[in-house]
Parts: sequence; structure tokens; C-alpha cells
Amino acid sequence: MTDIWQSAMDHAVALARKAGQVVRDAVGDAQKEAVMVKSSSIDLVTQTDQKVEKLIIQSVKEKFPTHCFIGEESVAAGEVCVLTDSPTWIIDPIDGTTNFVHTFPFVAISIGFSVNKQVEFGVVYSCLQDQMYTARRGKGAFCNGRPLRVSHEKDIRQAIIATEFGSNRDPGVVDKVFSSLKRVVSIPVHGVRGAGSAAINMCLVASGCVEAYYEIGIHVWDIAAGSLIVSEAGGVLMDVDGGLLDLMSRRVLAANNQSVAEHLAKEIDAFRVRRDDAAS
Ligand code: LIP
Repeated sequence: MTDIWQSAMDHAVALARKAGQVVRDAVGDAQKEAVMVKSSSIDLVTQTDQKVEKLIIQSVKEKFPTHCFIGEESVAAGEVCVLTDSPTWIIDPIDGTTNFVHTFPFVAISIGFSVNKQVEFGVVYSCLQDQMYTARRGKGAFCNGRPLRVSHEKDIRQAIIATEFGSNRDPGVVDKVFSSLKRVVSIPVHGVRGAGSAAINMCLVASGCVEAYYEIGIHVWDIAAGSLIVSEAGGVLMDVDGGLLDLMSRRVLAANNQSVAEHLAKEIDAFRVRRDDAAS
């Protein structure tokens, strides 16, 4: 890894802090903001999402003019979503937009950076909690400078599992989500939680607060940064069917260790969704 990635990471941390201030300033007024919808009536976006994404992309373009971008709101506006070998910033300006709109206090700015389709650094700033999660490939994961380590728990029956209901309420999808949830609850696990932000759920795995997180229907910008934070904290990542994680497949399972991950994968109905990089 060359020094240029460290300077890019320093820039990402500074931008996440700046973006976090914009989100904090807006959160009190979030309920007054015009709330727009994207793929469904519960897939929300606000002007603050768009403003923060512009702020991040403009600044990166000035400093790293040759780099590429995948940004949640740019893709919603029609940009292509293809992960190439080029240095690529993968940005979710507000991960947890529904939380933001409702002032539920888990809202993150998520910035992943990949080269040759491999995430080199990840920054997740949980801005209402002022928690800056960072990881750089091969150099560990941290929260506000403190090293992170996943839970040591090996028995899934002693675990807390994080998951979400997502933003697809088609009856067939809801049935599959609930039948998986029923099997997971019935293992039985100690509990099931959801922060409302994929990025924060992954940071909770990295911090050892929950043993695992899974979801179908997320996007590459929700999980790129968090995936490195989990692996650098000693965790494992896989597809919900137990195969290899594919960042563009919109399916993720992150866990503290292989045995918890494999047990969980056996309980999940791993239905397919349209890939992020499917030709439109
Ligand atoms: C959210 C994810 C969450 C998922 C929501 C949504 P957004 O991202 O973090 O895990 O359940 O449906 O995709 O839209 O707030 O960036």
C-alpha cells in the first residue's frame, strides 16, 4: 500500500467530520425537511443526503481528480454503479436516512475506498454519537482511536444478532425476511437488534456489542466501509448463503467468527435481489 492511500484516508476522515456537522445541524429540523422517496414509499431521501454527497464528492474531485465514485444519491440520480479496478470512493452520505428523518440517534456517514475491487480503507462516522470508526487494510480497526475487537463468543445461543427489515415490503419478501427471523430467534439467540443503519450495525459487530449482522437488500455504499472495519477487528464476512461476500450482490453477513457466521447462514432464506451492478 502506498502513502497516497493514507492521505486519501485522512481526507475521508476530515470530510466525514465536516459532513457529520452538516447532519447534526440539520437533524433538529429533519422532520421539517422535504422527504422524498426512491425505490419505494419507505426508501427515503432528503436534501441533506444530497447536500452531503455533493460536499464529499466535490472535495474529493479537487484533491484526487482521477478517482472514481459510487455515491448513493448519484446512483439514484442515474449515475452507473459499477465497481472497477480504479481507485473508487464508495459513499453513503447518510446511512440511516429514516433514522435521520425521525431523529432516531443512529446516523452515519460511510466512506469506503477500493482499489482493484478491494476495500483499502473504511470510515464510518456515527455523527450523533460522535464516534469515528476507521480501518485501513492490514492496520486494524479503531473507534475514536481506540482499537476494536470482535466478541469472543463462540456459541450463537449466547449471541445478539443485528438485522433490519429493509425497504422492500412486497409480501413475498416480507414472508422470507420473517421466516428467517423466526428461525434465528428460535435458535434461540440472546436477542435481535437493529440500529437502522447497516454501517453502524457492522461497527457494532466490530466493537463486540453484537456477534453478527445480516441483511438482504442493502447496497454497496451501505457496507463497503463497514466490511473492512469488521475484518480488521478480527471478524468474518460472507454471503448470507455461506459463500463469499460479493459487495455488489446486496447481501451481507458479518460475524465475530466463522462458526457463528456459518450457523447463522444456515437459518437464513438467502433470496436473490437485483444486483447493484445489474445493467439498467
Ligand atoms: C439503510 C440501510 C439499512 C436498511 C435500510 C436502508 P440508507 O440505508 O443502512 O440497513 O435496512 O433499508 O437501506 O437508505 O439509510 O442509506
